[in-house]
Amino acid sequence: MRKNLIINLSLALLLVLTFTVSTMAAEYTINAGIGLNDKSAQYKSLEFFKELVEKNSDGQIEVNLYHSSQLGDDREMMEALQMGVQEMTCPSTAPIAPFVNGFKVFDLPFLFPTHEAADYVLDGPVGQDLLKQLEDVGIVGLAFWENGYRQLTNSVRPVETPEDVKGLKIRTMENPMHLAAWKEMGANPTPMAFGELFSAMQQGVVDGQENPWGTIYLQNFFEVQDYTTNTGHVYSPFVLMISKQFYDKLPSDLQDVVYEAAQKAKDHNRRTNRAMNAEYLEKLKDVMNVTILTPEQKAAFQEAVQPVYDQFKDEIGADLVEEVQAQVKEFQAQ
Ligand code: TK8
Repeated sequence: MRKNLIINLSLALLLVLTFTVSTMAAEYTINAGIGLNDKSAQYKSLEFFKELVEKNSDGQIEVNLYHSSQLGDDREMMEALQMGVQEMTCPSTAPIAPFVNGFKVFDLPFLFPTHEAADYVLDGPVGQDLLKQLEDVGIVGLAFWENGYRQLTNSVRPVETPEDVKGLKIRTMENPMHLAAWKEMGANPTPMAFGELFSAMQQGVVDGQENPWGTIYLQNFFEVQDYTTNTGHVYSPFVLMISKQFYDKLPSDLQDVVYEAAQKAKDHNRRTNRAMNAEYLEKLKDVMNVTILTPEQKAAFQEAVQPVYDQFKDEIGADLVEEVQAQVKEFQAQ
């Protein structure tokens, strides 16, 4: 009888303790916002990141996720991190350039010939040094995730050559390299926040845009765009970043939890993103007019945008551009 009483009391105490721990308000809250929707590889990797951080911090940190530009566009969210009113976001490198100039190097057209070459440079000294430079503007760059190779879509005509781009109103990210590249081909580029893009295409404010296959499919761009071409003109990295004000407040063990989760989620993100981009190209073939360029046709685009290197090499920093190109060659020689 006495033994049962002790067992029951112990069980009741365990239940109360479990409930208390689970409902105990987390000591730290991370609000993380992105522009893509909750079907994206980026969001799935953030869910993976959230699970790791909440588990490995024993609930001391809770992570809330906001997709589809609910917290603002990429620039606004980076400014919110600087002010300490939002904790995390994950923009492409293109809108980071106005904050840290060196990030322009990653939006040079046809810079990375393969995903693996991009990984080698981004995870190497050049990429890690640029992440470190974010700290000078109040942001901690945790890891390079992947947006992917950017592909052109438009609602006017099939595009097989740079000449086919002439006169097309193309939305670009807010970055001078992207504007310059489309101007070189005779297009009429306009910078625009991602959140405004779908309605701008729907209303004919722009004829086209460029993003990886997964974004084109999962954001339903095929509903307002008829043609797409595998230009692959830029490899777009994402940067998973956290407010320095917030990160510096974390005890070092929780900083390690966040940092390690970002690295594990980086691997998850690259794997997931590559699989999804390949999968959604096949699905787009059922709903869009897809042009797959021959190597010669793709070389014509590469040649058409080559002047962008001369235009921007000094602005980016010639040493940085040459270092990245050297590292790509080093990787390919392995
Ligand atoms: C989403 C954007 C998007 C980017 C763009 O927030 O702006 O076209 O490719 O992924 O960061």
